[in-house]
Amino acid sequence: MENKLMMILIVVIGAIALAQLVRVYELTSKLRQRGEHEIPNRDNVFNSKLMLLFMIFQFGGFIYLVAKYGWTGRGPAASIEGATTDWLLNLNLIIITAVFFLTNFLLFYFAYKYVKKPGVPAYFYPHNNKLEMLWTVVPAAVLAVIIILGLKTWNELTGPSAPNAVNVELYSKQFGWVARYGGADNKLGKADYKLITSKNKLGLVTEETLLASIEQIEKGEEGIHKIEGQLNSNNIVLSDSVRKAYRESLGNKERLLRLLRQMQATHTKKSDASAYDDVIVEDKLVLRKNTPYEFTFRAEDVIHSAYFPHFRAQINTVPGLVTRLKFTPTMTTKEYRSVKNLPTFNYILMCNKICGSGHYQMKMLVEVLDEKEYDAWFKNKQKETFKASFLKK
Ligand SMILES: [Cu+2]
Repeated sequence: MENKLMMILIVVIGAIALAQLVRVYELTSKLRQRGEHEIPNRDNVFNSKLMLLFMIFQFGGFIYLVAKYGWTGRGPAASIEGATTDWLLNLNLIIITAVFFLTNFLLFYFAYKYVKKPGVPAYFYPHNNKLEMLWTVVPAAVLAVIIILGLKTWNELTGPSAPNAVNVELYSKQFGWVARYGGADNKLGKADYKLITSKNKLGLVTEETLLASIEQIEKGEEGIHKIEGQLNSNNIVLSDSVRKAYRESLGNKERLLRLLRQMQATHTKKSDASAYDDVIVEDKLVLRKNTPYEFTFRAEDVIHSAYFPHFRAQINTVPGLVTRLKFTPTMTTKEYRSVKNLPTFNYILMCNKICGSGHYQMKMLVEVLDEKEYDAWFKNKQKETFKASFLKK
């Protein structure tokens, strides 16, 4: 706090000092009976040299930072799609860097070379059609290449995933992630927010969860029966406002009940089967190397963003909307650790949208195993199907 105050003071005093210096310079010019626009040759030459010096510092700083932190400072991409993204990004960076060096060299070197010389009038060069063509056509062609390659890559990355892709759902809420695997049949069971209860946190739709939710809404602690009982009781005197609130709540609950009954009427054994074998994992997302994944995302409360920095993948998760992305991990956690020479490294899934007070801790560990290790892990996990865990409780 004190440091910040000091910094602000220094900046303010510095600005005042600078203003005073300019004022002194103006006054001395007046004393010497020289107009402010008349710059002595010595000053011009000094400024032209400063231009050259600035260019050297600028280029030197750029080269130093790239040498110190690497080309982009992000480490290798750990997925097929990530490598494609990096390729496109690198192409853009190479073009931008080349243009940066060329234009900045011309800007500062010409300012030095063509400094005003006493007695030499400026060369009058108003127009050149060839030059105009050149600096219109060349950037347009380069931009066209960038845009066409960008669109092509974008279509590849956002297109449908491979038919054998593994289906995983990531459910986001303030403040954490829950993963759901499609299970033995690799099919994710249907889910509906109306069925979310303390037992059925992801709102999976099955015969049992429908029954449980209907029962809760009819006979539960704040259920329809309870409210009707309060409204019709002869022993309790309710004020008009309380009576109105009860009626409203009753109306909402009855509407919800009708919707649940409709869902129940169209529910099939087949959709039960796809939900029963789903595996819900809360501690970490485990992935299989060289296996294509199709991720779908839901959000419970507000907009979050699923960000896998090492796989170069990110998508918003939106309440009421299912979003998706795909990628194929190419390096196990162990392999990435040895490449980075960092034994404590872990892949991570982060929330990349400021979603509330606990946003900073909204993350999930991601572990990529090789094929054998993963199959062993999944075989074990498959014992904890949704059916087993829901019916157990
Ligand atoms: Cu979030």
